[in-house]
Amino acid sequence: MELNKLQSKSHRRYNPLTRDWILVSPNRTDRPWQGQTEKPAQLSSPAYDPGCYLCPGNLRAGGMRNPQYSSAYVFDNDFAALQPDLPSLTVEDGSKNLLIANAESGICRVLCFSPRHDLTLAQMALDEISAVIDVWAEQYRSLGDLASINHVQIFENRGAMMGCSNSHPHGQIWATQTIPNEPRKEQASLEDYWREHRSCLLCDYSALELASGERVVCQNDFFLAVVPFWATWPFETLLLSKRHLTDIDTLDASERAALADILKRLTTRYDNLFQTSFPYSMGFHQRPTDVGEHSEWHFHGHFFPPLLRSATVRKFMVGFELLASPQRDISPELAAERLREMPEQHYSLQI
Ligand code: H2U
Ligand code: ZN
Repeated sequence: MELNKLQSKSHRRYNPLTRDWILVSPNRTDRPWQGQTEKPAQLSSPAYDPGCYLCPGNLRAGGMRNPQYSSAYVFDNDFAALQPDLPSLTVEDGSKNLLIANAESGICRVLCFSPRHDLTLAQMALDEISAVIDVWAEQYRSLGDLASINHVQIFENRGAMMGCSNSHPHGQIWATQTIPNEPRKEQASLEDYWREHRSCLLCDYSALELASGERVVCQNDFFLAVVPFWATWPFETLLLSKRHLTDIDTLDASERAALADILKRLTTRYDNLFQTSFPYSMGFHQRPTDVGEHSEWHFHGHFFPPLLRSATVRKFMVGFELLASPQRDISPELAAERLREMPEQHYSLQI
């Protein structure tokens, strides 16, 4: 593929998962910046914070007390965005379907990754990350088994810049009655591709990335992290399982260990890029838990980090992005190269 022809020119790229286009303007990164800067995130927090509502033994904002947990710990969100088992209720305005609303039931949980207040995935030991993966898999299975739950979204918001409310390492799980927008778009693309080509979109895409190597950040025997060809956020990455499998619960023991390994290596590279605790929203996309077998699904993770050129200068999705199409400056190939150059030892441990 002769991508070089386009490398310094504005162009647009197709995202086959969402079927959206993204505008790439690699010529723009040198423009002067007099906009917002933000205070770099503080790395020095205590191992236990008596004021933290997620630390072991502490009182939560909702009035419940956390047990003295010693590994990954999951609880029902005290301020859940969804209520379980609502009766079905539909409101419509008549034949033109302009105003439609349905009751949506679901379950929201919070998962503390570690009893330690001061750690992040990048700084946790591999067996501690594996314990988080086991809870993700167990939650996906048990919530997905419920008749009223058809999709389980596992995610993490990291850093105040991403709206994360607490620096204690934690993620969330929202299980819903319907399939939300983003996985629904991917569902349609994966299904159509499967029907048309008799193969998996993400298996075929992984093969292309492994062959070219130019967008690969890191990999191990079972997982591959790439800056996708269609990345929207400056240092967005896509985490792909090398084996075609539909969900996190299908990972065997060595694949779970490999997922822990790649999560640690990727988040360490992120932190090292601007020597900061790198903010992002990440999450996994996998087989919806409705009645279908969904063999077209390919388990994967997305990392959407907002930082562009330093610990304080972020990409805003405003103006053209909000009103027209997402746009990026630095090319996905250059972003991958920068992440690839990073060491895999966390900067806080480097002398
Ligand atoms: P973030 O992952 O965006 O920081 O959100 C933390 C979640 O934790 C948020 O959904 C919940 C909030 O409702 N929470 C509790 O369930 N109990 C508490 O005591 C405080 C926060
Ligand atoms: Zn804490």
